[in-house]
This record gives sequence, structure tokens and C-alpha cells, in this order.
Amino acid sequence: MANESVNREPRVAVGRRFFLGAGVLGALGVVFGGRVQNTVSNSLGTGLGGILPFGDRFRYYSITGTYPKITKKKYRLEVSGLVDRPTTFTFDDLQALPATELTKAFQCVTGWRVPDVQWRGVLLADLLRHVGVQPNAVALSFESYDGADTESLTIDQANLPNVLVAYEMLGAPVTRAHGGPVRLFVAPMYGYKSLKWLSAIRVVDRVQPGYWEQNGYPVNGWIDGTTGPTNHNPQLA
Ligand SMILES: Nc1nc2c(c(=O)[nH]1)N[C@H]1C(S)=C(S)[C@@H](COP(=O)(O)O)O[C@H]1N2
Ligand SMILES: [Mo]
Repeated sequence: MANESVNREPRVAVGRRFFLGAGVLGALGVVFGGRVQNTVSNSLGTGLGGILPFGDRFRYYSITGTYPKITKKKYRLEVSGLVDRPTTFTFDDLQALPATELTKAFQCVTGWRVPDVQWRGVLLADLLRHVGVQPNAVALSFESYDGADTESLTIDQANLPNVLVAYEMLGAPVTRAHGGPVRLFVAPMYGYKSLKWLSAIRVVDRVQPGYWEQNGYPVNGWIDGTTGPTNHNPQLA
């Protein structure tokens, strides 16, 4: 990660509430010790780099302040829970499934946005069809190799035609800093839903709010700001 700074999400207003999450802890890193302090990003150090609107470039976020290193060879995606065929996918297994390509904007809730990002991967809907979701399933819980980030989607949200288990981004393999070898890309929602270093998908009977949601972000991260357990507007993304 030599030339890539690691960002914590800075404080941001979400609707009418303020998020006081990892970004603030990062900014107060000196209180908590050197490890956290070291991860306060360069761009934040220049002033408001992390929260400038429409910066047109990615920030590299990591809750833990590090980027897990997982080779394609060692990579595994475990899919379990309320499915007919619990399956552990290798990287090659994922690449052997039908691929979907999308070009979409990537938008963080803090205001930065990168237009026209190319993605390639397995449609989450295709992956779910492959394992067979059981009728009593309600939601998915996602886990990361970082051991910290978690996310959720309802089954309806997961079946949208623009939600990818992505292995290519920006026309190349997803880099380690961007969550490679495999990350989520949830096009109609803010970036925090696009969990990096995806390690497991558990099909469950209720929505279990993820890391960012436990820190105040809406469970439904629709970019258009609507809320509710199952509503969606796939046209937007
Ligand atoms: N594992 C993990 N995934 C994550 C995050 C994180 O800190 N850890 N940050 C989220 C947030 S808030 C955003 S905006 C995007 C940023 O993606 P990038 O780091 O590839 O730019 O990743 C999301 N996925
Ligand atoms: Mo974000």
C-alpha cells in the first residue's frame, strides 16, 4: 500500500443525524495510540480532502487501518445459511460463472463520487440462484477478510440487476486497496454498502445491520435517500 493512503470515513451528516464513527476515532488517533494515528489519511491531513464533494477520485477506506492481503489462489467465498447447496467458491469458481459488466458511478455518503467506473463480476442474483435460496430467507449478511466490516442486504435488494460480486474494477483486477481480489459493488446504494475483501455471505432470516449501520448510517443506503426495509429504485444507479 506504499503510495495509497488509508482513509477512515470522516464525520458526515446522514439525513438529520450526524455520524460519529470510525473517522472521528481516526482523527482522535493520538488518544488511542500510534497504530490508529498512523492510519489517518494524507488527504485528510491536507485539510478537507476526505470530505470535498465530487472529488472525482477514490479514497481508500479501511475500518481497521490495514488492507488484508489475500491472494487469488487462497481466496475463498463461503456461502452458507438458508441455502439448498452451501458452497465455498474459489476465485476460479467465481470467474467460471457467467460474468456481468456494469459501468456506474461510485458514490460515498461523505460526498466524493467517481463517475463511470467499470465493474465486472458475478451478479449476486446469479450466485444466489446457483446455491438456491430457501423460501424462509429474508436477508444476506456479508463478512470481510478484514474481520471488521459487515454488511446486509435484503433478498430483494440482493437480486437487483446491478449488485455485483466484483473481481474487476476500473478495467483491471480489483486491487488490494480497493478490496481485492473480490468485493461487493452495490450500484444503487452509497459506497459503504460495497463491502471490500468479501469473505462470506450468510443467508439469514432477518436483516442484521452491518458495521456502518451500527455507527448511524441507514440500513438501506439508497443514493436517492429513500428509506424502508424493501423499497428500491433500481433505475437510479
Ligand atoms: N471492508 C471494508 N469495506 C468497505 C469499507 C471499509 O472500511 N472496509 N469502507 C466502505 C466505504 S464507506 C466506502 S465509500 C467504500 C470505499 O471504497 P474504496 O476504499 O475502494 O474507495 O468502501 C466501503 N467498503
Ligand atoms: Mo463511504
